[in-house]
Amino acid sequence: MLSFQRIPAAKILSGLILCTTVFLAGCAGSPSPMAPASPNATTIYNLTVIVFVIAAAVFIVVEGMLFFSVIRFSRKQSPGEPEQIEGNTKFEIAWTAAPAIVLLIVFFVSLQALFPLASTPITRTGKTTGSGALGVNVGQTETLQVRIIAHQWWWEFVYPDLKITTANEMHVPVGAIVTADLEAIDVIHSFWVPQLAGKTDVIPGRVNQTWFQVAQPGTFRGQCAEFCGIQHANMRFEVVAESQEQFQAWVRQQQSAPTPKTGVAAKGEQIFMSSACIGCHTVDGTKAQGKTGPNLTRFGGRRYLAGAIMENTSENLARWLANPQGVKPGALMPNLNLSQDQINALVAYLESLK
Ligand code: HEC
Ligand SMILES: [Cu+2]
Repeated sequence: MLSFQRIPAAKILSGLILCTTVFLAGCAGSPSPMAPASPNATTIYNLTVIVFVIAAAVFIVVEGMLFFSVIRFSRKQSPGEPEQIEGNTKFEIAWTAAPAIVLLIVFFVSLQALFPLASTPITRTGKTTGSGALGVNVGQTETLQVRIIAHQWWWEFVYPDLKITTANEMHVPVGAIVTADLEAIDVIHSFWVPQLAGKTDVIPGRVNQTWFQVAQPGTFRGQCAEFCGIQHANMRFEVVAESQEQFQAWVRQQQSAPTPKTGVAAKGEQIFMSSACIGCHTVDGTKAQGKTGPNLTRFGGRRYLAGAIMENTSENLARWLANPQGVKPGALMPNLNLSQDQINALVAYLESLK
């Protein structure tokens, strides 16, 4: 015999509320698009809120009418067939016009957000090309040009004017308008710092652009947002927004001449310069000029390594050098079968590159 068990509505509702709470809790803090810290991210956030409110209103009205009908015209409430309204002209016009009006409103608010997002507020020459809509004052604002190059599975940041190349960590001064040229070496990636700007695809063979302007000091996590292979999820980075003075100090540190190595670090340098490392990595001012892997000129000063999946500590670095594939399977750095002595020396050398 068939038996039907009815799930109490209250249980479903409380379950739904719990799921929603857990889901929304995941949106708090960095890297949440719900906590924008740049004008274009704010434009996206505002649009999200407006569209959400409209969608919620539609949902409530439609579901409200549905529930009303289910209860009001149930057999218990009103036995017999309810009045039929098929072909009612007034209703036909109303339920055609109402969605059309709602969609038109959504269309126009989206359009209003689209143009300021698509246009960089300054051109490469530093000339202003309008602002206003975003409330950004581009007149006196400082600008910073960065080339962002996506690799499987790490990010390269090049500051052409400052002659700096780094990886997985992008420093910018608070308040400056940062314009970024996005390039890809291998496959399609997507540049995304949820708190700073919407996703922009990074496509081999063409240069896409994005921009942002960080409102307050802080670190903002970024993530590749287009599936690009086995380590796609571990293709992360961080934007460090700091005061003008701190940024200048960082620039000076990046540009300073390397210090001569002594002791274990000198031994590590010798191993580095005489092995396969130099075929893939660059250390400015040395014969290491490889381009396949991250530039290591100032590696010791970086907070993370290997696509910002772990902190740059001596232990993590040793783990990485001992077996890159064990740490990040599929990563494009081979296991070089280094001895423990070689690893220790390399760690001392690499961490001294500050
Ligand atoms: C075949 C090319 C290749 C060789 C050879 C190679 N590497 Fe790498 N290396 C890479 C790639 C690619 C990455 C980035 C991996 C990732 O994050 O997915 C990397 C990452 C690193 C990193 C982390 C850098 C960062 O900022 O995240 C260090 C340190 C490093 N390599 C050191 C070395 C040393 C030392 C050697 C020599 C013993 C070496 N590599 C040999 C390709 C290579
Ligand atoms: Cu990617």
